[in-house]
Amino acid sequence: MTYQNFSLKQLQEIDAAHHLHPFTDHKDLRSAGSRIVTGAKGPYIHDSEGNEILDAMAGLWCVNVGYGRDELAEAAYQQMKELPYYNSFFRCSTPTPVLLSKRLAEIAPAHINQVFYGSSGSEANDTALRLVRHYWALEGKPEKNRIISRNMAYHGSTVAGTSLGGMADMHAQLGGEVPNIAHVTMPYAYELAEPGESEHDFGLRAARAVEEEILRVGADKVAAFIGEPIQGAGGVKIPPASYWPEIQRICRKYDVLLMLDEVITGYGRTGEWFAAQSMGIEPDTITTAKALTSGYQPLSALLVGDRIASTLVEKGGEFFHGYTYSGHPVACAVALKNLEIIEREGLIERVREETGPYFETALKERIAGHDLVGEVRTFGLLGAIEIVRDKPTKQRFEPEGSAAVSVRDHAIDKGLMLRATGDTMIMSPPLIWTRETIDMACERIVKALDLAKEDLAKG
Ligand code: PXG
Repeated sequence: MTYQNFSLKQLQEIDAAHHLHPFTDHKDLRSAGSRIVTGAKGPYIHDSEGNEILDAMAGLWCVNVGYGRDELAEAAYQQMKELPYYNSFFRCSTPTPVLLSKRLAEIAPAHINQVFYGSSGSEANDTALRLVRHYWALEGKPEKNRIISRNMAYHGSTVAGTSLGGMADMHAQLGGEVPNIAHVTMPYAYELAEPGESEHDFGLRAARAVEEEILRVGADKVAAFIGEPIQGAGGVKIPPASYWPEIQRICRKYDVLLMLDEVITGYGRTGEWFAAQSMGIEPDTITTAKALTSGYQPLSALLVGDRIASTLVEKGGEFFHGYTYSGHPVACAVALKNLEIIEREGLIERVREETGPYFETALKERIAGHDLVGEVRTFGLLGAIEIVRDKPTKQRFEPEGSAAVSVRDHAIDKGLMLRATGDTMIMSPPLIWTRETIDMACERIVKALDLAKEDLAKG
């Protein structure tokens, strides 16, 4: 690639002239100019101005093994030379999706043994939606087709992903959602628990909103409940420990399938291969993408439990669904190598036993006391910092989101890529982070908070 022949300014101009970015105010971007990231190594990204930035977001929640892994490049190169592409339609297969499916069945919860591939989390959720509805139709209950989701859920940006998700701004631009999807309250104790209500009780109450919706429309109409174990893009909202067991109980009681979206939590982030295992959830489907390849190739895998899979196989008939790149041989080769690295380097145990607990203590001891911080919370290597004007009342700064953007911009200036969503700072670092990297991140966060506080005081 010969981009080195272009100056930063030229690249920004060309970007502005021709490139429409995702989730972007294009007018804004054209005046500000984009940050051009040109390389990355280990936990750092490098931009075209020569800055080295510690990446607390693992790209976009995906680069779990860190950047610059020659082995992954090698796996892609070898596979491209041998067989760059062949489809898995019409009774064809290629070796790497076959072997990856076996590996995924090994690491998934015991009752999950089948895989359907796509190239993105959105596609995988599209598959999941169609599959659970197809399942109930095969079972002779086509009217059992409603899905219950939550406010602020993020399940992707295709029409099905947006409809499953609970983002009001996204719905507003859709011009018509996929029918029969309802959204109920989310398990976000910091803002939604009543004064004096314990986390435990709040978790049960939030789960019972699902039961109320089932009772409202009738269990014979409800196909499934879908949820992220921890709502990621919605602000790393970690539910109380009472929430998921209650959801599981409700789904079993009313024979409602449980769809877990582990696009962010999958592949080690929570200290197990899947959050289902960390939290003791037994889902019927698990949506995965992102860290399946650590972002080195686009690939998603919908993991399908035995209940759905056996009906699909035994009842037969074509499932009219699939993508050109379902089971892409190169992406699957990279995924196989990526899973091998995660296992060989013990990254999951490290998150569970060392860096996860250290991350929690570091945020609690060094960040939670800051004047701007209402709460910190972590689970494995996921973290959230609530930015507030007033700690006891949890009052936020105006306009909404502005304080968090100020913290984020100062953090990036100080060499830490943090993300702001609403008034919450969120973190999802690569699993290769060490105690030293966590210390470095905390120092930079404190500096960013101090600078943001000064700015906010000026008004
Ligand atoms: N489910 C979840 C839980 C996700 O986080 C998707 C599905 C969709 O995956 P694809 O690969 O189609 O993007 C996601 C994606 C953000 C942000 O701003 C988060 C995602 C994507 C883009 C931005 O935090 N998550």
